[in-house]
Amino acid sequence: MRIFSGIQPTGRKHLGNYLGAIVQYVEGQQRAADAGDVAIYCVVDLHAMTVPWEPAEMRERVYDTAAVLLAAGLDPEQCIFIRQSDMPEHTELAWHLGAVTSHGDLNRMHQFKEKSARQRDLISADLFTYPVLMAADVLAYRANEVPVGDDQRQHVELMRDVAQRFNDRFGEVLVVPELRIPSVGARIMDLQDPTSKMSTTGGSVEGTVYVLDEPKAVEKKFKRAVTDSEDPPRIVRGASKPGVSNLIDILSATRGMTPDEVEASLADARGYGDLKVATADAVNELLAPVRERYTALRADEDALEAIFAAGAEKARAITQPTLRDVRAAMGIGPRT
Ligand code: AQP
Repeated sequence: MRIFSGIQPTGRKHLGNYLGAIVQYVEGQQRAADAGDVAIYCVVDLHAMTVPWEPAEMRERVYDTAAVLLAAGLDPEQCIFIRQSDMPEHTELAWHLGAVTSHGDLNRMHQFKEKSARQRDLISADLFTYPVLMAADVLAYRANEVPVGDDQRQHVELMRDVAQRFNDRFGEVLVVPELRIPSVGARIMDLQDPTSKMSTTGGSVEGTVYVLDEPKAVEKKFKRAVTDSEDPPRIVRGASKPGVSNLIDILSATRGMTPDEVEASLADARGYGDLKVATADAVNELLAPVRERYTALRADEDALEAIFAAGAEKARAITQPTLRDVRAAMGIGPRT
């Protein structure tokens, strides 16, 4: 059971990233080790170049993201923790996979449509081929499982098709990975617009809870969260109640309860205020220790670089044999 997942060093990590992905990463490293294998987690700085970025800030954002992941509980002794740009095998494999990826499939990707619609200047080729590099990230490790939030479902499905097409054409070289989406927390919504996902590039600051927000800011954001005007207020999930459903999901994912248990626990609540306070308290309890560890980890950039260097060395022991097999199967490079 080998696990791979990547996370972008864009902006500040938010509660959606945390509950949809990071919680799964921490759980996955133990599960992979128990199965005698390993989980690989990658800060995908090359993917962050698919939308406008500031070169002077990129490295800083990579360190920020690395420190958040380590503070959340990633253990570089137990998992393999890498930076994407340290791994030329990923970009080489992306080129090879491009040969079995159709332009039409890439054109159908929701993320490409949404992000290209938001670009004011250049819509880069890298934004278009983002899913091919993501496929290469995972397939280079012959990973079995890809833990992601619901927004990445389409990219993982494309990755599976690409791996299958490669194997059909060149022989059984790649592993077709499985998607792993958490049962609650897979799609955390913006607190101000609960019909849109909480997002780094698309949402509002007021509707986005950042992992590093101070407790007071977290309380304020939940207090102002959009709910509904049902009278009397009902703390239940439902298609017509996206704001309340989102708060129930957050509380449920944060406390490790089912949404039904959350609804039952708030059956006597006087109104949405109680739900908001309970959710803010749970989120603060979850994130306070992360914030504390983050400060110490972020301060030591040399230590973060050393973790990436050690991770890349372990990673290459997996990716280089895959690339050798891929080149041989495709008839690329010298005779082996
Ligand atoms: N709202 C969300 N709910 C649950 N999971 C989410 N993820 C992202 N948003 C939510 C999951 O977080 C992981 C890392 O995502 P990323 O690498 O795309 O990082 P990001 O750029 O910080 O995430 P955003 O907010 O999704 O950025 P945008 O939309 O601006 O590109 C992934 O597993 C993702 O599913």
